[in-house]
Amino acid sequence: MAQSPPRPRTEQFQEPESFLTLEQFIIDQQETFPHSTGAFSRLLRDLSVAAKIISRNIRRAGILDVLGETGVVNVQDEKQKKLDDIAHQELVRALRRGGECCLIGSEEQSDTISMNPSREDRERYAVFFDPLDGSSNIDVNASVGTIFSVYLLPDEWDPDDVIDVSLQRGAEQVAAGYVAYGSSTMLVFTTGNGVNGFTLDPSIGEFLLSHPNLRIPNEGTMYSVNEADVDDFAPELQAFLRWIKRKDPETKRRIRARYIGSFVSDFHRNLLSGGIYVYPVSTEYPDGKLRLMYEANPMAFLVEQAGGRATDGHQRILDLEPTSLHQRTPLYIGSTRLVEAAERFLQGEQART
Ligand code: P6P
Repeated sequence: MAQSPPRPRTEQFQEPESFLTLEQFIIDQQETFPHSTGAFSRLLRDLSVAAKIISRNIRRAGILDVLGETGVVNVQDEKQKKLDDIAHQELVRALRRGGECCLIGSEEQSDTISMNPSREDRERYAVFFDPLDGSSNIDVNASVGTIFSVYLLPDEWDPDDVIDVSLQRGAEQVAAGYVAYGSSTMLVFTTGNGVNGFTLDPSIGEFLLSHPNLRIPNEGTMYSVNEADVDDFAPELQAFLRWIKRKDPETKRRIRARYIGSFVSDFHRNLLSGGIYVYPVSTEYPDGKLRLMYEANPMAFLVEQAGGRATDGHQRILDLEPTSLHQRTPLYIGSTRLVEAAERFLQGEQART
């Protein structure tokens, strides 16, 4: 039988003009943004500009002299990668140039950074970020990410405050998101009205709405934890991990283990496919490893907006009262059914199958 002619390329792939750009989306959604004076929209635009520049640097890392370490040990007592510092600088530069942000908290800087103090007359935003999460993956071409969290600063905020009043509970965030530098570069964020994903089309330099109204499946298909540390885990958590690996009585299949070494990448896959990410307390990290202000809180806001759940094993992440910029927390985050099962085990109950 004669082969039908191949479908023209335009039918195989939707052309960029058939997608909504990030800028068009922000304009359409602006009336739903907090204090929609345009300042918040411009702040989101500033973050997307930094994301494009960081993505470009990552995509050319092997060619540019940006692999390897800076020789600096950062405030986390971790060897800083060159791209950690580059990503940090690009975010600071974009937010300072944009003029909407008055305070920055970065994983790469021990103290917060005040900027644009002359904005007394309009909303003042604080942005907390992990500029490059999972950067140990960079030198081996594995995926990494950027995580950001946005707050409206309280009126009483004063850059010279001895006690930093900018540390608010995660429930007070006005926006949160991440950039996943994977097989494609995706920006996923929420402003409290659901979660939307945008894919960068490098051919036009635009983030295009590719994943509208993301919802995390209630049932998980994967679990992410570094089981090298399992002997350090609490017996209740060990019992949960044995439970999660049981064979399903009907399908005879087990949930799959996936652990990339980059929270953003594991979170993004679990958001789309369903699953749980766990970083508990351990001997090396008695308070957990993930940082509350710029890793756990933003992802907790996102996962709840997508119908999931995030706790420290006992308390909702978004309700935790922050006491310091770099404080850590245990983290159980993902599909509601799996996070609730983990909580039941940690509280000494047996999980209901
Ligand atoms: P470990 C990266 O440093 C990070 O904060 C997360 O992105 C990642 O999931 C985790 O640490 C990996 O830590 O101890 O398993 O190597």
